[in-house]
Amino acid sequence: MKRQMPSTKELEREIKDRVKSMFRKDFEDATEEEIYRACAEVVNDVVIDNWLTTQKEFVKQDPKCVYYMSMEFLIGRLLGNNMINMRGYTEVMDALANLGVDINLIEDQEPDPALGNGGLGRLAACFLDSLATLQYPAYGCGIRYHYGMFKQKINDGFQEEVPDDWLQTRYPFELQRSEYEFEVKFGGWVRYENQPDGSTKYIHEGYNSVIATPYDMPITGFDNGMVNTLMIWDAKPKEVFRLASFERGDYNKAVEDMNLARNLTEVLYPNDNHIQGKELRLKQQYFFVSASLQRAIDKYLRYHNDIMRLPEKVVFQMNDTHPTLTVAELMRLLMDEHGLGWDDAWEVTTHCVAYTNHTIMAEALEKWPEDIFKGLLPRIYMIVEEINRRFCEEIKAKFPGDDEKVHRMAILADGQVKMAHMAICAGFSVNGVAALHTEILKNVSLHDFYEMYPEKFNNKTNGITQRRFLMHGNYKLSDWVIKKIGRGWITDLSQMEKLTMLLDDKKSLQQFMDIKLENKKRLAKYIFDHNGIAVDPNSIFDVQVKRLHEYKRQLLNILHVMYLYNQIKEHPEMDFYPTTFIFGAKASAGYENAKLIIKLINNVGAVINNDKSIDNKLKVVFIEDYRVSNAEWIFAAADVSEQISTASKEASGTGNMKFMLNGAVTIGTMDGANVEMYQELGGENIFIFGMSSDEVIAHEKNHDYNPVDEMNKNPHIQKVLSQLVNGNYSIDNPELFRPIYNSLLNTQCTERADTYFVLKDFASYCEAHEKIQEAYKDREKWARMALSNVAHVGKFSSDRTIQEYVDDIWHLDKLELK
Ligand code: 9GP
Repeated sequence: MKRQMPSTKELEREIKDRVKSMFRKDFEDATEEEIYRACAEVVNDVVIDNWLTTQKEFVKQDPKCVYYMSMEFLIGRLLGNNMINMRGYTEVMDALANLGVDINLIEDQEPDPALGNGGLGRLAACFLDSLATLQYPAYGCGIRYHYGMFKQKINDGFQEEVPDDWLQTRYPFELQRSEYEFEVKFGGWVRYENQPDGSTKYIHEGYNSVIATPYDMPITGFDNGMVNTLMIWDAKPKEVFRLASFERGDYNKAVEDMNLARNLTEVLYPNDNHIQGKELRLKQQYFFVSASLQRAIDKYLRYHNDIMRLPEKVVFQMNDTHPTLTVAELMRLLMDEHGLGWDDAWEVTTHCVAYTNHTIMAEALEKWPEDIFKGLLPRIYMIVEEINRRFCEEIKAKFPGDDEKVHRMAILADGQVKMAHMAICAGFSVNGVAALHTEILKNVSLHDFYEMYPEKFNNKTNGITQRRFLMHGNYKLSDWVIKKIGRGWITDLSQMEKLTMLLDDKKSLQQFMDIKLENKKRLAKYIFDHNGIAVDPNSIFDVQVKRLHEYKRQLLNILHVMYLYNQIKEHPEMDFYPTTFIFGAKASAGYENAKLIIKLINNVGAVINNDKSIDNKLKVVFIEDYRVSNAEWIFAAADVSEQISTASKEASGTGNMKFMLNGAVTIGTMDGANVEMYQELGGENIFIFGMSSDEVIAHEKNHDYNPVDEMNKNPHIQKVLSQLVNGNYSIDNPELFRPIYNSLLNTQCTERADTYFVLKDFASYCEAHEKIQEAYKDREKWARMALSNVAHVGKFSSDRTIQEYVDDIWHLDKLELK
């Protein structure tokens, strides 16, 4: 039976009792952190009961379930999310208010589990939320990084990375499960033994090993009592000291396993859409893949005895190439541990694994040097060799005489192990994450593979969970929507369509805009408290928050701000609606250009924000440490959403959907899921600019783009670029931004100057902004556009995405819950 959250009165008492029993304190003397911990335990009590019930039903109903294999789960804070999903948020808020405490301050005490970089990890978290809400059995499988995504400090405009010690004190929403520990082996060598029956036994020797310990986190569904599990793996040494080695005086050997375990799960690699081929990362991948597969098979065999029927109960979805070792490790387990021959193991594996591609950026597709791979995973390497041998035979048979093609598609080639190739070869499904992205995969970047296996390719446009990004992040709008159209949209976002009936209702439009203003005031206060900058909530809040990457073109945005500033200075009389440009972005620690762009944004902000002569018409704010928790407030407050990647480069984007859900109007290129937003919205409710993906791809192919031409024909660009290197924004060191200047114009600096066509799209970007200015001045028209965005957001719920994965790829059984 589903357990409900207690009433407000009961909660008041329970929270006070918890404070007393946990901290031996009266409520009045407790710190905010202690109250947070008490609340977490009170909520946990309910969650755990439902978790238990769900797991019992799993055993009873024996449904097919998905293991979502992902190096990243950017789950964000769980207290608020769990309260929303258990339908107890208001009750806890009221209970705390009755006790004289603001729930926001309490929620703020929770560390923000940042076990992911950006879109890919947050998508995984939204998917888990939707799976539980739709009552599909699922396990998230990942890594319990001791240090998640770094915290960002801005010092003198520069990004500094500070370790994110989220486990400093016990995290209340995780449960160590020592009873499900497994050994994972690295290095060593493989010995063969021929068996009397003619088969060969492979014996792994001389390895180092660690014990993988899972920590389970509950993933609550919305108002249905369903609780799925996110299992994140930590490592510990098998023996703290290898005594035998130690006695022989080999101290290094003695501590090897200990160091291996300590390093494995220490830190998340802070790279987004860019892979550094570090051996430790390969170790992390094998570690969590092996442990998760062992647990999955163990669970299956507890209730079934025919391993050949594994695909009837289990599917492994590989989130990008990071968990591709799933293919070879599953083969190894099936053959070496469970006695299957190659053909049977391949039959099972290729019916259990599916692959999602999240990027076309070449530098993000993983390739491992063969020697590192072989040394670290000798048995896995043997299996990959055999997969590759058979795969190349298959290509030859299908495309006789095309040796080039075989070379291009091989898993092992040029001294590298190409993970995407293995994922496509073995996966029964290969999907992209937005319609345009999937088309580019099919026609350009994975064309060879598409020709070979057209039936595997499919599209699953990304989505986001409205429970976190509207109900929790923007409760004022959420309550208003409930008043207007009821609660159906909470689990069926397509019902937002009903809001279209309000598009001509002046009163409703006014209420809607009043809520936006309230949210802008909340953000303005946050900005003032954190940045010391006073921004006017009545100005346009134009926001770009996402990872910093050159293809996402924060540079285009800030160059346009520099241009606007020039315009306002030169034409003080010009009719300009005051605008606050808000940025938030983390750059990978070693990504120099990205870090310099952060510095540029901050320096431009420092000049503009202190220039009294422009009468507060422009403000530039860089929000430090952009993360899931502050993102919710930022989306709620945005008027304009900047989705300005070079067309063809952003696989989907999901920030674009979060803004749309919160009633911001997009300025964007025809890239990723923007294209589908445009289709849902109609051209009048979105500002599209710039080259199409076909044009970009054609320029890339023909090598016929010269940014100098763009500069020469546009005096505004000339002026802005000259200001990059004349000290305008860096008096002490005029050369500071020279690398940015060179990246745009100097072919000697990068393979191709202006790789991401910033200057090519500049003029059309400026025009689109002019249209925004015009549209915003007509407040009623703007309100209609913004509300249209909310009304047409239905498609972009992760509930829809998950249902498509279930229907087309996973074929899961729903769990029945009373
Ligand atoms: O860059 C994509 C982003 O466009 C997409 O929305 C997200 C989720 O599918 O994945 C990102 N990809 C990566 O972070 C690395 O592949």
